[in-house]
Amino acid sequence: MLCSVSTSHDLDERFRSALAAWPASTPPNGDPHATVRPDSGLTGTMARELFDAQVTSRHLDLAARRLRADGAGYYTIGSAGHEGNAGVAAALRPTDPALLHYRSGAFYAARAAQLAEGKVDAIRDVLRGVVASAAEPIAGGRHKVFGSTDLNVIPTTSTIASHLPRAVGLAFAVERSRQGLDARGSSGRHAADSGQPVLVPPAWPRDAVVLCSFGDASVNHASAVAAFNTAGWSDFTGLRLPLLFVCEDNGLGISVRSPAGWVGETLRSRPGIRYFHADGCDLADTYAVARSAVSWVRRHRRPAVLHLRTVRLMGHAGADAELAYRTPAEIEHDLTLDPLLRTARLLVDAGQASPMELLSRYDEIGWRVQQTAAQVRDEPKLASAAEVVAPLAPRRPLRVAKTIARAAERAAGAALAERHRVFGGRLPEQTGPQTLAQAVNATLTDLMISHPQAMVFGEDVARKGGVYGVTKGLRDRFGPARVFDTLLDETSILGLGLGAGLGGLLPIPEIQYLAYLHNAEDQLRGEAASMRFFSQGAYRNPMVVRIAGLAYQKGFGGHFHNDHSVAVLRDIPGLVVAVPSRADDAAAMLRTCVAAAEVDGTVSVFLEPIALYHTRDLHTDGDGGWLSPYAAPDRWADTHVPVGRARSHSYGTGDRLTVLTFGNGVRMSLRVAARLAEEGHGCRVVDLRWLAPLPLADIVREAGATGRVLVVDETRRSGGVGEGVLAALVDAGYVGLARRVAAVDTFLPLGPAADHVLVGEDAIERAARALLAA
Ligand SMILES: Cc1ncc(C[n+]2csc(CCOP(=O)(O)OP(=O)(O)O)c2C)c(N)n1
Ligand SMILES: [Mg+2]
Repeated sequence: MLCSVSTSHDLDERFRSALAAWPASTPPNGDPHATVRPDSGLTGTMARELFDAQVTSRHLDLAARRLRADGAGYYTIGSAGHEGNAGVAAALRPTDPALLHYRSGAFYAARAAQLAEGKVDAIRDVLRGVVASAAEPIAGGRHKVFGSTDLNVIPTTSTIASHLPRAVGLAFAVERSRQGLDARGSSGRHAADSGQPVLVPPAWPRDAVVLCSFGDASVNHASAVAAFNTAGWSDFTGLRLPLLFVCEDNGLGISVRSPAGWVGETLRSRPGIRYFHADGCDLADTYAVARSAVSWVRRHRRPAVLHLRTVRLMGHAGADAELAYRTPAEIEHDLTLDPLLRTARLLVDAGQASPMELLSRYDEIGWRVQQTAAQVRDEPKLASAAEVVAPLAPRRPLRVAKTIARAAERAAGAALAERHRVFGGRLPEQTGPQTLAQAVNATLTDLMISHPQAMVFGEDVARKGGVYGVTKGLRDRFGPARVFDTLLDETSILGLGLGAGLGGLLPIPEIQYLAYLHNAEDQLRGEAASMRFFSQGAYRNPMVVRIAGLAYQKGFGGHFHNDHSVAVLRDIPGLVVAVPSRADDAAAMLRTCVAAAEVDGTVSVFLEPIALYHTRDLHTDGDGGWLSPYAAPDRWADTHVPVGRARSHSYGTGDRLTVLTFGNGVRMSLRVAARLAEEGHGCRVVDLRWLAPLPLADIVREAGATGRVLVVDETRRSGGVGEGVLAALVDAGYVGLARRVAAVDTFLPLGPAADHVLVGEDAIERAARALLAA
């Protein structure tokens, strides 16, 4: 008798001996066009094909464990027990975009089988992922993911539930493209006809359904709860979302049991999400219910969840000692529900196949998997750091500059009348110098004109026009389809951007305050910034996230509205972090971020210093020194600011001291520099403008020009920007003098006490004088 430990050998043996023991009944005589069970819709032919997909997935799991044991494989989380998800694939079209759970291997195999033979070799794809082969077609050996552009499977990360908010955004984008809306609700063709640039979205049909699968423990994750809530909330407001969630419920999250009944209860009770339930171990039931769910979503364009009861065979992953937390009886019980055996039974009982036939099919597929494993196991891996990072965040600055130049030509030519109309006859370049807030507003307006696929959304951005008025008037100018208030959830705001970007739109979401980015930060780090990395650029989520932040707000404060922590952004690989300090820079840099999104799929954070939004003066009251004129389109090319280029302001001779700073530090440093220049100490104040990537060449050149460097860093001393700037100087071999002023390592207090911990002009001046005296 076999013991109740679901090892790969055990599982394989059980399948073989079970089928071998089934009586060789009368030869199969079922009509392959007939359904294997009444009302299931699953014909004999389909059931056989899906059996193949299930067996393929099973053998891939077994092979992954063998490869691991041989030291040639690096990933053993498998799909065994979840193979019913092949029935979900069968209910969908291969053109329906899918974001898959890591146990959706049979779904992947079934979808591959829906394409012309030879187009996608699911076995080779998956095994290449397991051995981290550089030839793996989607992630190129960077991770074992399910992903394929041919199959419209978008790779997901290993962070539980983090793909769900993106799925909501993708459903939004699919529906938006179906409705073909641009700014004024007219057909999307308008944009193409006017010769304006249109991002080419992946070719998802207009009636596509977005599929998003995940495990049962994942339903409790904040990201999942956010996505369910946002899908339901959207439905409640009448927004259509063609989205099918699939919960593959094996009752466990590694070793932790989902309380009996909880998953069904919680999924059933989601307002705005229709609930379907199927036995995921039973292919006919899964297919029948999945078909109903898919056709309901496709017809109504509304969200639904399919709750699939599955089992987990062979533990959580290869190294999981399941017996430490499950009884042999429990494990044994799950083994009796093995979906492969159930499908085999279905086929045999329906007279579609004999046990021996199925066994030889099982062996045939197993043989192919083994052969392929032998072929790919020693394939080259990524061979250098350069290869690893190649797809992360490609930058084509020339193309970005050209894109801006083209947009400028259109704005000054073909789109001039539209600019007049949208700006109400008062073009911003004709209305005098602007504040930073006004410049962002005017630039967003111009960008919305030049990019019909652009959308501005976030908390309070539409009707109110933003807490600080930065987006005022945009909704009236472009309508609620393109400028809209979201619900209050930063994870969902970013998720909407992620899916919208993936779906060919150009999202410009706003996060109301930097402090409130942090609870949603994984959507930027784990999802947005990694998409190119895990798909070698096959998928991208261009996005410009505007965030109001940094400190020094007068009369309104405390930590939450004066957060100045950017460390969490600066270490996200590939993310661009822009911090404009002046109006003219804000306009040029925002155009750059949008162009980089368009050209390279770049994800940028555009961090706007709140305290400078409405600042007008620099040195004396009324001098208007912090205002700048808005550049007319014919000057956009000349005033273009490439990513990673700083700006230097010189006072006096500018040869005694270099101040390296950004944001609020620029204005304070300029005021100090003016005082020092009057005493004959010529200073240059360098506005870094980009905190990631840092303007290394400019930093090194400007530091070397004086040999005295003062880093004025308004962020915290530990983990602050100053650390990076000083490290860059050391790396570059800078040998001059250097000092740093930075904020105290604390959260900011409310009221005037904040001045004790923030960098002030006095501290800057003291440090500058100390350097000048050295
Ligand atoms: C955010 C996050 N926290 C923890 C983990 C570690 N982890 C990986 S799988 C898993 C259990 C997931 O259970 P479930 O959602 O039921 O999926 P299953 O593996 O059972 O199919 C955990 C905790 C993770 N990947 N992501
Ligand atoms: Mg589970």
